[in-house]
Amino acid sequence: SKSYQLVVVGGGAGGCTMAAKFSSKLGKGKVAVIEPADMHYYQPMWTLVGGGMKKLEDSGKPMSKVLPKKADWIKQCVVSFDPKNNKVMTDDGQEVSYEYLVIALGLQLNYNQIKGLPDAFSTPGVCSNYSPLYVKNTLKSLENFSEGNAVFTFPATPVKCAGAPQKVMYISDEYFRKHGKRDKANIIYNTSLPVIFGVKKYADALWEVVKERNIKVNLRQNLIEVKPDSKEAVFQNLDKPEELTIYQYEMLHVTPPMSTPDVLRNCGLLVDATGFLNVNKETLQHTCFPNIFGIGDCTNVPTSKTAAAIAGQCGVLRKNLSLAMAGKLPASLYDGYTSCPLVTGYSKCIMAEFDMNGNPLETFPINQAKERRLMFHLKKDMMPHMYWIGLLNGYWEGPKYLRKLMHLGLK
Ligand code: FAD
Ligand code: UQ1
Repeated sequence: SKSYQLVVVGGGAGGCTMAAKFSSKLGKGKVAVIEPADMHYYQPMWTLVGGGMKKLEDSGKPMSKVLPKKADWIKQCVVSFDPKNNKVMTDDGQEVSYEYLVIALGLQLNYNQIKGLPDAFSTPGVCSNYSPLYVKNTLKSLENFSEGNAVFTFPATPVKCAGAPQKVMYISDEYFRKHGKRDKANIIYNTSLPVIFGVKKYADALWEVVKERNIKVNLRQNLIEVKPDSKEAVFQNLDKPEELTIYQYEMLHVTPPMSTPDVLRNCGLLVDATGFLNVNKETLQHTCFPNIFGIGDCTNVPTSKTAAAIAGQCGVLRKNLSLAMAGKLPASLYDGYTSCPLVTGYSKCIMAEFDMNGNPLETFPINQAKERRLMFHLKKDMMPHMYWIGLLNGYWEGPKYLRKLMHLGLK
């Protein structure tokens, strides 16, 4: 069995970033990343892939090219955790021991919790920007749309990038306008949430956008079944569970229910009652096991789950894990920074940035609740480089210092 000073579980945004930082600090052979996937995807690009602004192929790179050279890549799936004995088991039967463990498993997409899915993705009009398997269906659905309802969903679970379920809708609205079929389309946003967006400043702006574009928003509506033969989507009213509403669809964009991966959810020692990794929301250290830390979507840090949040967390985790390795207590505190570039069309974006209490935390000294072309280009043309080069190599730790600099003398 193998043994490392640091084992990182998951080689996505958070795992790759932390492995880069610590393998360069500790040197060769000290850090292992356990990750089964061949490809690493820059998931934020899928919103643009769905709208035909980027290719799916542009959003992925081989995992072998992305993970740090100085870390050992164990290309396996973790199948169980044994935190009391400082080891994890992989699906080829190996045990991997660690002094310190970083858990960065992300979220699992549970399409199968909706009756009729995932099978209905092979039928016309059903699409989802959340998976590389189904994101190409989105542009196809837009192209083939002639008339009827275009329905967009938001599930009754936490999701990554809580704005993405409606970004696709604003892009679709503009697509229909550009192609002369907007008057034939009835655009409907059915969300499980009681609000359009969790942060009031941006929710107010989004209500203006939907009003102006004639988009119908229904709150507390949860998709439970897709019937592709009759092109019907069944929604449950979460406030009156006996009330079901059937929507005929021409296009249906599904944001699936999500949870942490089963392997994590099933380890009662590591997770809270909701199945998320139980960490201190400021230090990112596990609440019971001081040699375990978490980053990203799989943790129970009460902030919106994004790559931008990982940028905000990775500097805190770098410091606190280094302190732990030196026998000291964690001292760096995460402020909950997260960001959601709310793309509202083919050239516009509301750049939402906020903390874990729902307070705006904007980088630029301008009102970011306004739709802006500059922010669209930041999202479309700059962010991919910041991700691949800055974040994944361990250099970009979020815009905190930029924000402080930009607001000098203003606040
Ligand atoms: P991930 O990057 O998902 O990585 C998890 C890794 O764990 C994966 O590589 C997986 O293979 C691996 N894994 C899973 N199970 C196991 C196992 N048993 N053993 C070992 N490894 C395992 N964020 C933004 O900041 N801005 C945006 O505009 C934005 N838009 C988005 C749009 C869409 C459509 C989507 C889907 C996401 C978007 N995000 C955005 C969110 C962002 O992509 C995620 O928050 C981020 O990738 C989370 O990183 P992570 O490391 O927690 O998880
Ligand atoms: C960010 O740091 C980041 O991570 C690389 C993203 O993920 C793709 C983002 O979408 C955003 C918005 C940020 C925040 C950065 C700035 C300059 C606002």
